[in-house]
Amino acid sequence: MTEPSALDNLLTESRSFPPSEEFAAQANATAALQQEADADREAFWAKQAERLSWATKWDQVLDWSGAPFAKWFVGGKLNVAYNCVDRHVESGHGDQVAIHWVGEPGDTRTITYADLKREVSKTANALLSLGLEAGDRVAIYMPMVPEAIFSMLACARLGLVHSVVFGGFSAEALRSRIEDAAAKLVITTDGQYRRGNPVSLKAAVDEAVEKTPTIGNVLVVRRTGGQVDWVDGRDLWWHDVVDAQSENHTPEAFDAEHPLFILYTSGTTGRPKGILHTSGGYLTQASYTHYNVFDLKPDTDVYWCTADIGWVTGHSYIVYGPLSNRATQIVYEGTPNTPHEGRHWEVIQQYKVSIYYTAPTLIRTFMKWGEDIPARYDLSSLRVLGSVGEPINPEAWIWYREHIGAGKTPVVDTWWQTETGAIMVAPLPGVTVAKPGSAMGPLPGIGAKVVDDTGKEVGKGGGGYLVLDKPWPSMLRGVWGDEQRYRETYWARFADQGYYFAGDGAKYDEDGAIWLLGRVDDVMLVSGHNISTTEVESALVSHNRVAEAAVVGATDPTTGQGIVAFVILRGIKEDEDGTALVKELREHVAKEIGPIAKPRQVMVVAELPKTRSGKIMRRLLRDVAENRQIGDVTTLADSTVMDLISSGLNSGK
Ligand code: 6R9
Repeated sequence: MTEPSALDNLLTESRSFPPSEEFAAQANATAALQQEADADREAFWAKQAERLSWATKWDQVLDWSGAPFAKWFVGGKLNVAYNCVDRHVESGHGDQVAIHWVGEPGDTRTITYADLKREVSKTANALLSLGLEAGDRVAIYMPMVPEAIFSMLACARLGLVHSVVFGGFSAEALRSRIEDAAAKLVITTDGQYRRGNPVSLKAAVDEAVEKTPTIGNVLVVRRTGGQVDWVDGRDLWWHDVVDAQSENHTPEAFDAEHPLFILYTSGTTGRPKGILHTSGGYLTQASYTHYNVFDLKPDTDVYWCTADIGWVTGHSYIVYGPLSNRATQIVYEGTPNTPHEGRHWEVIQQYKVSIYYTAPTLIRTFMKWGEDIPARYDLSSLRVLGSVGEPINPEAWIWYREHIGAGKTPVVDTWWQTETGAIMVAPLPGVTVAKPGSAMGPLPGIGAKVVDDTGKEVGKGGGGYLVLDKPWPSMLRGVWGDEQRYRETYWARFADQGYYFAGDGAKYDEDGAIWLLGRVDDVMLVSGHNISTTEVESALVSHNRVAEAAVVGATDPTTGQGIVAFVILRGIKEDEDGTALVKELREHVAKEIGPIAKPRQVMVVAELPKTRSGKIMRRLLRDVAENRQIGDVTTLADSTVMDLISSGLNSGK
């Protein structure tokens, strides 16, 4: 793809939302946080690290002498699981609920911190009995059941490195990840529920491990009770191996830089990369951001992050951030429309959820289902709403605050990546005057800016690339087994300046707030203008008939690339002839952002291709727009979607 020299800054947004006085007065984070970070960044991070319990204190906050490989809290030792579990029991909070687990079929489980300690200890003892040793890799391929969290924490407790593979991925995706990490154990379930139906998971493991000789055992949780094939000696039931173990296990402290996990990136382009995270810095930033960005009050809040643990959001904001902060949280197994489209609101009402963190893709889906659905529930317990995964379109932001947050709650749009480990750019809910659609600015302690092609910071109103100009505690420590790829992907683009290249387009508005504009690979070049897919999509979503939009640039003989939009409509009318609406949508974009951004084509579709975290895979839509064979679909959450889109278009629907 042509590299854009800079992004044209098109869409404008003038609405802004200051925190209420009431919220600001009780907020965890005040303006002082930024001042502290500005005064002495390393001292600031050392103070944040004090949130944790260390067996041995560090001698040095940051060692950047081996850049781009950072070492944080050098010489420090801690146990990550002890910090997420045991210390809360020791401080007298053993009876506090850690997890209200809600299964898709309606079964529930209440897990206190004391229960969590017992379960994690038993699991750790079981893993020891299987001969695993610190540093070994363990693949976790599970739905959102409590045992998935016990498994992650048991690994952390023993210094084993987990590699969670999303339960929606294929046997082949699992196989390649096991192979790359040379994992010794897979933990899985017999099956999982998908929209009310049990489907097998173990069968995919069987297929994957046939070709992965490093795997010694497969540990299987019974979830659906479905039929499974069994290899004696290799396959073990969780209830046989874990249930019999002792509830006591003494955690050992590991080096701050001991590897904690590998997580393969969603791979919207190319071969997935095993992103490596370590212990002390990662936990420090996960804990700090969770506490300040969501304003967590451990004694009173009920927190709910709707992510899957197969996504980094599940790692940092279901497992490590919230549990290190002694949160009480909801863990929900199912899909948001099973058994009905009000399921999330029902859970919020029942458990009095006060902090809710989800993805724009889901917010737009809720918009499509209609605001009358949340209106039937009591959502008055909510006080903070969060968004992650993609740029949130201003209209979706407004809808979220209005219909879910009763027009009052702060909405925190959090920008970060698997690679960054924790939130980097976001408003602080009691401090920042938020603008719908903008992630605002770097958090205290973080350095982020928007630069042009040459690495020079752009001025207000300018567009270019988002870079991180200072190392941060939860930064990736490399790509598993591929140092060269780490250097090339993230550090080569702005090597002269030593900046981390995030791969996202961004702009500053007139006030200096940061707006994320999508992946640089997705930027369109139309008649010499670099146009962001995000801005055109947001313009489309601001039309009251559009629920979701995905925009791609397709080769065009006159303009270089032409803008092709795929839209999902709200409130489809029977026998509606789309021609008039398509014309209206093209005009609407021209009016919102200018004639240059007017789509060449608008196609009405029923679904869009998305990854597990809800990111639209525009590369596949480009294949459709350019009439090509559709490329690799293995990281799609639902691989049948592309057939649906192609067949719908061919039949002229
Ligand atoms: C946490 C996560 C990272 C990419 C990132 C960017 C996009 C995430 C965003 C956002 C705009 C936000 N992204 N959050 N874009 N605003 N609030 O999503 O990690 O799956 O690795 O994806 O997601 O493009 O570069 P990951």
